[in-house]
Amino acid sequence: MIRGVTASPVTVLAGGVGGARFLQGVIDVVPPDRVVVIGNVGDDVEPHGLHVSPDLDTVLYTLTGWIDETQGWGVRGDTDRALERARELGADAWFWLGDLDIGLHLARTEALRRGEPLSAVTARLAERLGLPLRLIPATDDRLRTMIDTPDGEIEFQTYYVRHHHADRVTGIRFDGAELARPAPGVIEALRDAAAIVVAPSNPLISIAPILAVPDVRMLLASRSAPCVAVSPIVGGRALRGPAADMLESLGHEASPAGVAAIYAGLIDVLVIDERDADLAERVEAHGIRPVVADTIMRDAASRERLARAALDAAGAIA
Ligand code: FO1
Repeated sequence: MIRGVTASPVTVLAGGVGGARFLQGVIDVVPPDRVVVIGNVGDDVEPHGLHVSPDLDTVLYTLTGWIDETQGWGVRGDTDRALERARELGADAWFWLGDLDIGLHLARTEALRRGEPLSAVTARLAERLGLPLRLIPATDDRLRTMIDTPDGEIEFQTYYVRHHHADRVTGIRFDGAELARPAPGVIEALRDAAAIVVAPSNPLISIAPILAVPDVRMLLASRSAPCVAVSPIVGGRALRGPAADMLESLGHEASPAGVAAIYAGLIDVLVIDERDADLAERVEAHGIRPVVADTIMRDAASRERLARAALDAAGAIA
């Protein structure tokens, strides 16, 4: 049994904003000490030598109440005096970092430089900030999402933030993935899970980097627990971010049927939105049971309802 987990865990694969908001609903439905989150590190970045893990931090800040709700990332009410000063002194500061957020990156970077693995640093930051669930990076090894564009390959945050995800995406590669091993706790979280849930995160850039760790994919494919995913595509559009354009430019369909095709063989159930109910049969054609629900997370009540629908479909709640 995993330390601190009182019963078989509910294991959630999650990216950034959508994943974090979904998790708020999950912990309204199951006790947080039963929840283990496997987080994406593919969009980690090192601006000014600081190690930033945006997706891990979005989960951390969202579930500890520090999140800037409006933008979905960063610290509520944060100032940017450090970054402003850096700019005045000639730094190329295109990645916005708030002052309080920088404090977290200083602590993380210092620990990593001492040789501590990312999973251990993340556990300590989570404990200090009072995160109620267990958050584990998919891997402690270096794994970076690289985006292929007509002008060449660029790092994920260069594509996403610096270029405002305006480039046409012609390919995605997870640098380092072949040799990446699951971080401590990841294997147990998948092997011993009562249920596995794939959060409504971008399948290509939030979930795929987690699945790119060979042992994670292998464990998911051979799991005994039911696995349920929630479609982040509703009515042909992503609720947030470039998922729909990205799916299309890479030859997938920007619909729950396209999401089902990507997850085929890995999940048992796909929760799709009411307005996509007519696509249920096409989801089923991939050997995946469709469950129709209201998937729009407007507020705490709708987040809880969606989490309940997913966990119910996974048989994780009575
Ligand atoms: N997103 C932006 O659009 N612009 C930024 O300058 C930016 C800075 C940033 C700093 C820390 C952090 O944890 C997240 C940050 N994000 C920023 C969000 C983040 O880059 C993306 O939302 C995710 O990587 C996509 O999942």
